[in-house]
Amino acid sequence: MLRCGRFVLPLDRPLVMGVVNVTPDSFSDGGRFLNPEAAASHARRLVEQGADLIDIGGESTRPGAAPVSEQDELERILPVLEKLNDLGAPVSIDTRRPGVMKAALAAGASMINDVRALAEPYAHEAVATTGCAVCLMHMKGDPRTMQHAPHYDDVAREVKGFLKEAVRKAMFAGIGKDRIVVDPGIGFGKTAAHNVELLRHLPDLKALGVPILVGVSRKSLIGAVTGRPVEERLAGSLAMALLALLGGATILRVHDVKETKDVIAVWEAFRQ
Ligand code: 9MG
Repeated sequence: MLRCGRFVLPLDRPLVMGVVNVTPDSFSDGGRFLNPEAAASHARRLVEQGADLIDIGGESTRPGAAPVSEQDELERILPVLEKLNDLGAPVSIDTRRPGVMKAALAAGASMINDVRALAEPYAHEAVATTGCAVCLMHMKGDPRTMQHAPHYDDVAREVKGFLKEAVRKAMFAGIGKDRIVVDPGIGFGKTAAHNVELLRHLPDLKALGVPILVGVSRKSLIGAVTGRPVEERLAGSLAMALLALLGGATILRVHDVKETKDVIAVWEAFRQ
């Protein structure tokens, strides 16, 4: 099980994390949910479709994205969080900033999804003193420059080594293993070939002893493989989600919850 604030999530079946971006510039849904009411209704719709948790982001992490101020990030996410206190499912906040983590957790968030794996000073403290879950993701560089010719000698070994160290640091800071999730960071400072290699080696991450989260939904990797623009990547995303499940993913971060639930149903029938 994953301890996630006031929630406890079972891990004997795959979980779906529905994405709600409260940003003007996210690659897929940028600008659609800037209004808090629209964002909250979308979150509710995703839960109705079967999302086990919702991930809300106020700063785009797409390749090339420029950072926003902490104030702007807070002004985007806090009004949405306030509207979701009765959601009945955990809300995760996608942020790298300890100040945003603290404010979001105080406002009812149950999980922190940090694409920088708690690298900012005081990020561990912001998470450790609460009962929230945390996703530690691998990223090489930062969103503005990460896709400028990323290089690895052995991407699978390097990402696993990074995540192993991130888990060690988090536990050293007092975050229990039952609150930690790891993520290879598909698309974050990786070429399409690196991403495919990471998916192939996903089973290696099981040795870390914590749940694995994977996000491939509508990403440029799907575009590179299928040649499709972002609005036509559903089939490719679902096929890759199935491969992630085969590799041992426990949480799928997706835009298309209803369709992903069908993939999981097929996977569960096969697995049993
Ligand atoms: C915020 N965000 C965008 N893509 C992501 C991914 O693949 N994993 C996680 N944890 N967060 C992501």
